[in-house]
Amino acid sequence: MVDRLDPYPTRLTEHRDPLSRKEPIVHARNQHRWEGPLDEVALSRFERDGFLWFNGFFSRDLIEPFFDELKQMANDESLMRSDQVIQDPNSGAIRSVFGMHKLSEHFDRLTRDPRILGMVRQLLGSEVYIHQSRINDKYGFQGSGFDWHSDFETWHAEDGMPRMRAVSASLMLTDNNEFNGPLMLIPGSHRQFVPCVGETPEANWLESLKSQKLGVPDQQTLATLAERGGIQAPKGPAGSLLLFECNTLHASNENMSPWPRSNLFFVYNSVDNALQEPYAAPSQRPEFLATRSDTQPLTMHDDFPELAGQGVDPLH
Ligand code: 6CS
Ligand code: FE
Repeated sequence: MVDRLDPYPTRLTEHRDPLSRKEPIVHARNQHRWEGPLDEVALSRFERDGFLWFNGFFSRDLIEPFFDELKQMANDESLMRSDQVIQDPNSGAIRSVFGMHKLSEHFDRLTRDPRILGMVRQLLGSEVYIHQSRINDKYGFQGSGFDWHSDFETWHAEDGMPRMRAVSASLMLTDNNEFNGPLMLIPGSHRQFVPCVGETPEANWLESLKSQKLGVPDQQTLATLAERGGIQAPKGPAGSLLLFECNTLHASNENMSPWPRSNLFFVYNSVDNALQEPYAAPSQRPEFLATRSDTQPLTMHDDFPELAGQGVDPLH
């Protein structure tokens, strides 16, 4: 924690009203705005809502092996005991596995898929690297939910991410439906930064990744933002893709259905937004949560010829 001018103060001792966002939402400037796969309709929708949904972006056939690989990982006892695997607070089942792209070459290549990388570079207006990757798993009947939060709030406070210049790509490894705890988002919430109350203790992540208490906006502010923007929960088949801006408020319910919900997340950060010291936490978090060492720009990988011709038209 260092004393410096903080554009986004949070983890405070008392309530503070939301602040307006200081960075653009689409970072590519001038004619560079249109240098990429996203057209003006998609770009303006991302600016308005803070996310884009691509129903059935990848085929089921392409996605299934990734889900199978995850199931294989569950048999690796030493991995399961490591800090980067987070257990569900209620059932003890796997809740999250962090550092997926470091654990598997197959996942690493997927982070560099040209279709995803092309859109992310266009939105961030620069080269990018992986800040964090993870799978969030909710088993049938037992996966617990995630309370409302902005990822940026945590990454700023606990990882020293200076600016809102990161995007999450979430790939559905299973179908997401209204019963298995799909992600809910508040459209438009990315335009405000909501300072949160509560000082960050040492190693907060040991607790927060099971059940987040700090960095959850107050209910009055959540209600106002949801009144204004509503709540959306994109649903679709395995292979669907959600791109969401790092400050968009989101949450998800517990999985009360028999069907698993498994979503893969790659967080892309601009190379011009490298981490500093945490703004509101006593020390840095582990590398598998917040990359500091491997921030070289990602290079495209084209190993999925079966995808050729699949479009990038966002639905709704
Ligand atoms: O602590 C983090 O970095 C994260 N926690 C949550 C609940 N969402 C995003 C991110 O993985
Ligand atoms: Fe999150």
